[in-house]
Amino acid sequence: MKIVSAKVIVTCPGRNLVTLKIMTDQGVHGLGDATLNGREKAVVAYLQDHVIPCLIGRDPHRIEDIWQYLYKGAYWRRGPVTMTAIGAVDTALWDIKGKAAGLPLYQLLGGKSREAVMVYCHANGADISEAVDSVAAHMAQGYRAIRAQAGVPGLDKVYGVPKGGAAYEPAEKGLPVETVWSSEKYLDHAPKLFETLREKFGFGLHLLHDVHHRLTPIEAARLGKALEPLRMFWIEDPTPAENQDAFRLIRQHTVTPLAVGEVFNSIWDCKGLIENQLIDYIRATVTHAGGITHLRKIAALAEIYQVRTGCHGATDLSPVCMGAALHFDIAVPNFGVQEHMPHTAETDAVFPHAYSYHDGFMHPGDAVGHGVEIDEALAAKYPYDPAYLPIARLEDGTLTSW
Ligand code: EZ4
Ligand code: CO
Repeated sequence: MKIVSAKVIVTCPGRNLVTLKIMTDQGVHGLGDATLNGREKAVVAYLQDHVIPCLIGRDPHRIEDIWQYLYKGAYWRRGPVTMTAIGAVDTALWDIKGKAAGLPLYQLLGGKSREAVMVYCHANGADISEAVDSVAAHMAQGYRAIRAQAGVPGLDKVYGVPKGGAAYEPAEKGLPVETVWSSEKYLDHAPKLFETLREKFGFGLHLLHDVHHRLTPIEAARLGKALEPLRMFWIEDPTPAENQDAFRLIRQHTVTPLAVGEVFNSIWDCKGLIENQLIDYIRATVTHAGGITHLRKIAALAEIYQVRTGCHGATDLSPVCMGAALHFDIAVPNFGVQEHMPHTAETDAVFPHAYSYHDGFMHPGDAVGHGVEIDEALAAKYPYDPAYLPIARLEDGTLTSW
């Protein structure tokens, strides 16, 4: 089999999504997600100008060799743009291999390790009482694991909480929106949200929370400690992870489980946190961490330290990523949980897929490959519409982590 052509499809059915489609001489094609929120066109150019010309004529079955060729061959290693591009190629090649073999992707990854994939959803509210209602509504849909975020008194806009109770969408049209952040206000408020949720719903539900890189290590330790009696499933990204030693400090103070890694793009970002047992869940995912091939290596490293996976699954990862991630999740031995933010109906229509949600769990389906396709005619009706992630400043105007 040979790769004869490849193209990049950009569409905006509610938000910008980038898809790589690789075609072969046997009529089999594969799809990979190449979406890097707010920097979409950089990956498009990387693929079109530097990757696709190198793919033509290659045997798509040689997934590992092509991965190494794109990684080592670039000389300039790692980084979100490069690794997203490699991830898209890799995902498309696994899709092709599955289709050629007549098997769903999870069979190629060793088969099912479980019957279905536990997913967590997002509940949010402008205040605690709205967040409580949102958690109740998601419990009614069957979710066993729920991430809760609430507005903070005195702060106008808070990560994860849109205006008017709508589903949260992590990008806004036009130039970056500016938000104001105060760790002091947040730290006084966040434990109250989870105290209220436990009072209301008891301990039979997994509760998660995303701190979104906002705190210093000692502040994160304080939050972990305050949340300990509430027995969180995890707190996510308590502090930025460039300095991995920060997590040692947090660990010295709290047994609240930690999840890190949605912005990671290689095993080198994960290595210290995993080997030193500084985290409990690794959140790297297919699209941004070099595809199925590289994510498997991250998971294998994590497995020997009893660190479990918790793949990023926000709406800025396309249904192609979701499909591939669910095959990975159902096969990997050290699975923890999968994030699930449902896409808009428009997005689901552009990307017909075999995966499904039922009663708190998802299943990748039994279609061959990863089971996600793209309706190119429909995709063309939604042209690219520039959008950015917001930025955050402290109350005195200092730029901080969003
Ligand atoms: O802010 O994917 O856990 N989920 C998240 C996401 C991220 C977005 C960034 O593009 O933190 O909502
Ligand atoms: Co997050």
